[in-house]
Order: sequence, then structure tokens, then C-alpha cells
Amino acid sequence: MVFERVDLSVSDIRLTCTERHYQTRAFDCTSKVTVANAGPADAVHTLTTVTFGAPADCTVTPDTGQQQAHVLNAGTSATFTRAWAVACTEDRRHLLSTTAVITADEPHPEDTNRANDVRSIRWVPADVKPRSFPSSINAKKEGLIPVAILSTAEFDAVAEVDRTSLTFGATGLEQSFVRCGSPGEDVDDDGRADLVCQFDTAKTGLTCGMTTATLMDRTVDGRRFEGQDDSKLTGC
Ligand SMILES: [Ca+2]
Ligand SMILES: [Ca+2]
Repeated sequence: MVFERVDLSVSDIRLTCTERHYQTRAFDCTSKVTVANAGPADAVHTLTTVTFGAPADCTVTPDTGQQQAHVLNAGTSATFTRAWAVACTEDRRHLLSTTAVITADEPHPEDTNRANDVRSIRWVPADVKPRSFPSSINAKKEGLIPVAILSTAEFDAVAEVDRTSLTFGATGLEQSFVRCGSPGEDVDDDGRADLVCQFDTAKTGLTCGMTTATLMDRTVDGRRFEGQDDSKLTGC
């Protein structure tokens, strides 16, 4: 049998969730996955399995991994989404996660780099302008936007967040970071210290009409995470 060399990968994965407050009603999450074929083999049949992780008090539908097939030519990529319905019984904020794994769905290709076949991201609750609701930001008057990364039973934001790599704004990739407060403060009164950081409004790419802001970062041990919150831009 002749093996064709190929490098399939999960080149990006994002996770957005609509959990915003303490609530026991259901919310939704969406995994957005990009898979790629770096070649040299062409027209490779691939199968990507996307899974979702939630704390034990949550019920997730569907409750098994979701699969997506693609035929990927060399040098091409494909992006797709998968939705999850989540219902949790404990009245608190939650740490959620998603993972994607790509494999060749035919016998001949031999992947030359297996390390990039799997990629994960976690979702942590973020609070734009903590202690104010709704999170209105006057783009003309407010030079800095405070954003809290909330600690949960599963995540200690003060200890785990890498404070050198935070990005925040319209897409989550904006280089708007200014500083984080130290020590942490408990902005949602759940007894756990949260991390409050400041971002330069002008660099966030947030403009009037946008309703959601995204924060992205990694933990001190290198694991990626993101979070969203509703925010209302005024004054622009
Ligand atoms: Ca690979
Ligand atoms: Ca807290």
C-alpha cells in the first residue's frame, strides 16, 4: 500500500456562549472550527469530531460529539459551526470547553504532524463594566473599559490568567490591553476573587450598534480561553 503524506490540522477553534448572569435557565453555546490541509496530498476525505465539556450540574444537548466531513484539497481550509444547548441546575457561573479532532477518513493518507490534529478552547464568564448594568460604554467619554474575568468553582481567574496576553474588543483579537488590577476583587459577590483588567476603548474596535464584546487570552499553563459579555456602545 502506498501512503500519501499530508498534514491535516484543526487550525482554529472558538467558543461563544450566551450565559450572562446567574441563572438556571438554558443557554446556548456555539463551537466554530477551522480545519486545514497543508498538503501535499490533494482531495483528502476528512472527518472532524467536535466535543463539548461542561460541569457536572449541566446537561448538554446533544450529549455526544458532533461530526463534520470535508474533502480538503492541499492548501485549503474549511470553517463550520456546531451548536450546543446547555441547562445547568446550580445557580452560578460556569466554565465550558470545546475540543475538535481531525482525522483522515480514508486509509491512505499519513499525517506528518499529529500534534496539530486536536485543538481546544475554554469559555469563561466575563463581565464588561462590572457592577453596572446594562454595560453601557460611552466611547467619547470613557477612555478605558474595565472587564472582569469571573472565577468559578472550576477556574481561579486571579491565579490562572496570563496577564501578558489579553486581547479584547469587537472580535476578541484586538490589542487593547492596558493593565490588570492587583489583587483581585470579588465583583459578583460569590466569595471568589475575580480579575479586573482595563482596556483602551479606542483600540477595541467596538462601535455603536455592536452588542457583544469578546475577551481572549491563555492561562499561565498555556491553555486558550475566551469569554463574551453584552455591552452597549454610546456616544459614537
Ligand atoms: Ca496534522
Ligand atoms: Ca467573584
